[in-house]
Amino acid sequence: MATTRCCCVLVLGFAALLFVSLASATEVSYDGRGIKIDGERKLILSGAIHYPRSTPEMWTSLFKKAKEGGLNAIETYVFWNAHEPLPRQYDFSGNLDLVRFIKTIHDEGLFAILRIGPYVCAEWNYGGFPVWLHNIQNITFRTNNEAYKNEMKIFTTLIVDMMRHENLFASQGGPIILAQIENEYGNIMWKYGQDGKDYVQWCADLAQSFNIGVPWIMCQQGDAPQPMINTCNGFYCDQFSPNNENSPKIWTENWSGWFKDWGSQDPHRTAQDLAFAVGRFFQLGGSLMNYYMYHGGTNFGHTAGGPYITTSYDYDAPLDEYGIPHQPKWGHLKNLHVLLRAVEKTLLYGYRRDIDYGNWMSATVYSYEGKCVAFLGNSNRKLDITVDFQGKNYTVPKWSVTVLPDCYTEVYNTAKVNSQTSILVKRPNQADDGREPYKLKWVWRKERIEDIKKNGLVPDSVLTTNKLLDQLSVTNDTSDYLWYMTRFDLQPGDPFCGKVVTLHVHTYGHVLHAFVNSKFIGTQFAKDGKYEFVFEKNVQLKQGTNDISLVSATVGLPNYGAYFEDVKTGIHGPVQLIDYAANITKDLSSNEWIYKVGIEGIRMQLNLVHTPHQHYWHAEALPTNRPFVWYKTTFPSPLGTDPVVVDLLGLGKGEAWVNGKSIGRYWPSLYAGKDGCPYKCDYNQSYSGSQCQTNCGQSTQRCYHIPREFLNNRENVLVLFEEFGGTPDVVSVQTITVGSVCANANDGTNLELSCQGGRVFSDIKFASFGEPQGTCGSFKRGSCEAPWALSFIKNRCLGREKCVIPVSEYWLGPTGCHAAEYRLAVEAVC
Ligand SMILES: *[C@@H]1O[C@H](CO)[C@@H](O)[C@H](O)[C@H]1NC(C)=O
Ligand SMILES: *[C@@H]1O[C@H](CO)[C@@H](O)[C@H](O)[C@H]1NC(C)=O
Ligand SMILES: *[C@@H]1O[C@H](CO)[C@@H](O)[C@H](O)[C@H]1NC(C)=O
Ligand SMILES: *[C@@H]1O[C@H](CO)[C@@H](O)[C@H](O)[C@H]1NC(C)=O
Ligand SMILES: *[C@@H]1O[C@H](CO)[C@@H](O)[C@H](O)[C@H]1NC(C)=O
Ligand SMILES: CC(=O)N[C@H]1CO[C@H](CO)[C@@H](O)[C@@H]1O
Repeated sequence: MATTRCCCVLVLGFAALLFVSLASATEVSYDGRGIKIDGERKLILSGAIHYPRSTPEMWTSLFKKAKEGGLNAIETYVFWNAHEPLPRQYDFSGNLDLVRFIKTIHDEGLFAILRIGPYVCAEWNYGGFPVWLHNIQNITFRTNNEAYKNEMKIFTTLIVDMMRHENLFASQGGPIILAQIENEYGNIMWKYGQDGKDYVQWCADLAQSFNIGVPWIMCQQGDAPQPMINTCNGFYCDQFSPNNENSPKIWTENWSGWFKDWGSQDPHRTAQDLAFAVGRFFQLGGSLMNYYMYHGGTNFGHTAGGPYITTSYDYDAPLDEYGIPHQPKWGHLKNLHVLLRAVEKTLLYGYRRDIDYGNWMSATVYSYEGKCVAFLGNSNRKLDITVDFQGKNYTVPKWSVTVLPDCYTEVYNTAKVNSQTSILVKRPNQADDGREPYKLKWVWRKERIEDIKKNGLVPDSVLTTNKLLDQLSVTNDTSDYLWYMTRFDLQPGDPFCGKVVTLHVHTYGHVLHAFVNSKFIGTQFAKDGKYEFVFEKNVQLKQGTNDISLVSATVGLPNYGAYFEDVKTGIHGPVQLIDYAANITKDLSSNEWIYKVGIEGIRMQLNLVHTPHQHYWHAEALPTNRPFVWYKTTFPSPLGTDPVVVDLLGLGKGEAWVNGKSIGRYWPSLYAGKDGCPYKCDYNQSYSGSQCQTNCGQSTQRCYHIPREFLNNRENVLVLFEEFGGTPDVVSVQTITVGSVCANANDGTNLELSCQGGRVFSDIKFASFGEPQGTCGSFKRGSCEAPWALSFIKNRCLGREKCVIPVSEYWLGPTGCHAAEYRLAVEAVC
């Protein structure tokens, strides 16, 4: 007996112990209807936010806005090349602190989805691969290649171990509920034949071997081996089905907008179309959806991929580059998220019934435990359709979804936007005394033009060969810049002596500058997506020694496609001197070429705050339109908390640093094409990049984000390396905030209005409830309106940062109109 009793105590004690250690653990499982958290199916609404594209100081506020926007999960990739810049030398500091990022997600009560890859695409330099990988003998990326698999295994193991060590997987009580291996491999797998298939199996086996206790996903991988869950990426995923009936329907990337290239217009995806895509996905059985991106952010330093991805990675996402809600998109989606989460149980457990009305019109009804939710989905692009649903008529606008959370009341329609539009304004930086806008004072110095010295050498050169080499194979991408230098003699009597001939250079880009005998000859860059081009300029040669220095500059490395590691950059030749008139060509391609990586100013640390060479800067005769110049200035930190940008209009192309931190490449002199911006943007169409563009004929990107975290209380140092030539005369530091808000909300909704950065409403410029006309900035009263709307709204909103207005006759007064539907138009000043 005694023994037995003792045993009982032991068992109880052990159970208690087990209970304690597992108390915080979350069990993540799934079936064909959804992801299950501790056995309960859960609707997961997630948003992609990439940690290196913002700063730790921004993370908390981004997550809070995501949560307020109705999301319950944050997804990120892991950026291998940022973490392992040199083999086995790791960096997880500052905005690369992945553990802190995931812990901050947890602190906000959100789930995390970790897409390890380690290939990420993401418009990120080299798709996230460290460029040194490229130098490993016999390596081929993303296929059944031992050298590659070895490196992939080392890095993914490191990340998994790091997460496990910090207890960040849900199975350990952490927030990570899903992990991803590889990324969109299905799009290119066929190019690798059987090796591609073997590689997918190897990836699945590797993932399984980690035993992380949460499910693994593989996006765009129709043949994902079990138990990998294959998932969908795209603008629409309503028609997607996973390859196993026990896998839930997961949309890993809902493209909330699109990225931008240097020289292109700004792409936009309308709030209505994005909400439509989400509505359709959940109408047709979706269980997890992730916006790609929810906050795009900034490509600091040289992290932009491409070639030619801009420094801004705004993505037209629900939170803009600076983290300000992008309205009405953010609010319109929030209203949908709140509604979907309120009916999650019925959606994920309910019995589903579909009704096809023809004409691309359908209804889907979910019923569970006496509750009922209906979606009325109209995929017709041209026709608004009225259907009789359970004895009541509903008109569903073209290309929209109506949600009836009780199968009766229309609470949401994706085409009816009832959230505010925010008009952003830029304000000049005020000096400490708060009076005058701060006028910047500049100093400058020349960048060295490299050439071969009298002794035939170049200090700090890395290589001398008799051939032209690919740029990456020489630089390992440690700099955007590579100097190719050669020298040749012209004997007296040579037909080229004293003659003007053509310098001909064939390059794979992306930018080429040429100097002959230390004189600047010209610059050319890739255009219209063609990175390979021929540079031809006339040059004057002299008797004796002639020097040619060519600088090739990259503007972001490729991030997408099969075998992109083989894409060429820089000067592969030929390099020739041609006398077209006399039909004589001198080929210099197999001359002796000396290579030098990077620019002297960086070696001298001119971009840093404390440099040993302060005294070389000049204050007089600020050069304009001169290539290869450094500019420097100081500015005080703008007061308040609004996001800070520097407007670099006037400059050509180069890179900017604030207090020694790179805020990215700049290129304000490159303008977007004049055409392709519609006067009006229809929401009723499948997204295509060109349909709703803005910024035609304008500088691709003139404002560059300076995160508050890069600033200090004292003086801030801004340094520019100007490669093309321009002027910093009109450069200014500014803050961005919401200047005014507008809304055009339907009867029966609650309209939320809010300012930004602690500002409050100071005036209501317009308010009319009834049948107002016009759009933001030009609203007009209709023939009838409610009498108290303006005073009610003033009462509710003035002096407040946020207010909610119930849009109904009860609150705003009888309209006296006899219309079927009323609307409230408001314009308020922050
Ligand atoms: C690279 O491939 C060649 C030819 O297949 C082989 O001889 C060589 O041993 C390989 N090198 C390495 C480091 O695997
Ligand atoms: C719905 O509309 C149809 C066609 O306009 C009409 O005949 C019918 O009476 C309406 N039903 C209800 C319940 O209003
Ligand atoms: C590039 O990497 C190779 C080895 O992978 C190394 O030998 C070479 O010195 C590196 N070059 C530069 C410029 O870092
Ligand atoms: C130029 O020279 C090449 C060979 O030297 C010859 O084939 C070609 O016909 C010449 N072209 C003209 C226009 O004379
Ligand atoms: C969207 O609606 C407008 C107005 O009805 C129509 O002219 C246009 O053709 C529609 N767009 C598409 C892609 O069908
Ligand atoms: C990365 C990727 O697959 N992008 C594709 C997304 O879809 C659009 C339109 O369907 C394509 O144009 C992109 O290439």
